[in-house]
Amino acid sequence: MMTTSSNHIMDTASAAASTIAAIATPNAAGGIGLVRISGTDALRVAARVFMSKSGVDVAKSCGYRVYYGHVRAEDGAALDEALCTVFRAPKSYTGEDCAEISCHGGLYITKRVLRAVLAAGAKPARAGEFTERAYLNGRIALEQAEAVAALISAQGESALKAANGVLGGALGAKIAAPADNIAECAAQVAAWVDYPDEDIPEPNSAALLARLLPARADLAALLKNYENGRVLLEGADAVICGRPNTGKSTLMNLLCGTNQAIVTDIPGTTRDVLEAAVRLGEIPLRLADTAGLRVGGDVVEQIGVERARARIAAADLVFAVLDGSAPLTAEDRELLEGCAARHCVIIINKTDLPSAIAQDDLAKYGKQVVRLSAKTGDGLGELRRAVEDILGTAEFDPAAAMLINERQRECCGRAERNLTEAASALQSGMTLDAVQILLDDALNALLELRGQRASEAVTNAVFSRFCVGK
Ligand SMILES: Nc1nc2c(ncn2[C@@H]2O[C@H](COP(=O)(O)OP(=O)(O)O)[C@@H](O)[C@H]2O)c(=O)[nH]1
Ligand SMILES: [Mg+2]
Repeated sequence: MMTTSSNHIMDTASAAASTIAAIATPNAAGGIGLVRISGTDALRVAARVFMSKSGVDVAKSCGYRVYYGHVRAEDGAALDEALCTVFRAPKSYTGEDCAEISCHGGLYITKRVLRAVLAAGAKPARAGEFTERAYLNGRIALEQAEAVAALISAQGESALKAANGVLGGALGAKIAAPADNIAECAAQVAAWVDYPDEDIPEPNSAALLARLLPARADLAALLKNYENGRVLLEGADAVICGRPNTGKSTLMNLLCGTNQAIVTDIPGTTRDVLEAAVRLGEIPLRLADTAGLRVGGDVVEQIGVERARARIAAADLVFAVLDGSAPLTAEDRELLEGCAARHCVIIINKTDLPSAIAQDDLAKYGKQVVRLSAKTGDGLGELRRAVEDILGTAEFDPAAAMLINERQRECCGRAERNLTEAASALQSGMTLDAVQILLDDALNALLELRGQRASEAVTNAVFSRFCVGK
């Protein structure tokens, strides 16, 4: 791919083939519609459709210039008033010559301008092709390209901060130090293993470990922060459960801020699973209110109980609700025992009534216990803190460099695993050729993360998730 502006000697046919265009604004009516053109022939394509009022030929313009003028259709008819912004390679988003035509944001007019641009020699861009070119031209690393997609789809403050951090190069910088250390060790080991006849000293295990263990710790910290932050980016599945009449639906309504769920003092009121998207502090929860767990009831209620059990089994977080105004029952104990291995908050509800449950009765379950009144909202802050604690978001540092998707986590995890194995191989005195393979794999995983050694299949998968025009 060409990255210079020396386009005057290019063969016209191949230059035209490598110039792409797309509408970069959403497929909806708006104030402005933007048609983006990039490639070696971008400015000549723009000049064929855009006439500046001042008479300047945009094909001859220098970069960072904006012109006012008109867009013409293929037959010369005037289409729209527009602005044309000119970028010269390599100082553009893609690293190539670029022109952006900003016309009126009508659905039809924007498409009509694009058609004129395509008739003038550009070809339609694939989804993500502009960002892919930025990556292929070395403007950004692969994880930064992914940050562009994450920025576009960010729905909250934490997601925005994380994406911006990665786009700004924070993740790349964080990975550079461990990658350098692994590369240095790999080089020392390879030299000794691959050139036995040379007079190369055997690498010293302690010296290698002094580099590899901190590198592994850096990667482990990245993985931990991803686990802690992922809930903030993606949310968690939470389920409210307990025996009938403990106040589950009242709690659901409190967390939703509306009267979604029917509340009565008749046991068995909630039968189906009721769902709502809520936020507890900064944490997005996909919350489900379920039928009270009990044996008996009619056929419909029993199906509800089965559904409740399935939902409890699949949830990331369980709110086990007890009626604090009544002593614990066998059903309560059965539920709490079933939650032993789960992320679970035990909620003692109805604290506005005299208490019949002592906190000591619950100590043996080893879970966080929160006392609240779903009726008055008292204790909601404690519930939020308990959830932040259990899901680890309290420890999440949005300012720290962060992995922002599963592909990045997988690469980082692979590097960390290989380093762990390499370290234990060194500690147990295994031969260095085994260590060499592990270090190579660790390094490759980090290079793959940054797109420095990613297969075409990987990069295709990354860019296919983009929208056209980006
Ligand atoms: N005093 C008091 N009553 C509550 C509280 N939460 C729920 N209730 C009452 O308990 C009964 C059952 O509530 P509901 O939310 O339908 O319980 P569910 O069967 O677990 O969904 C209703 O009469 C509620 O008004 C609370 O915090 N304090
Ligand atoms: Mg209910």
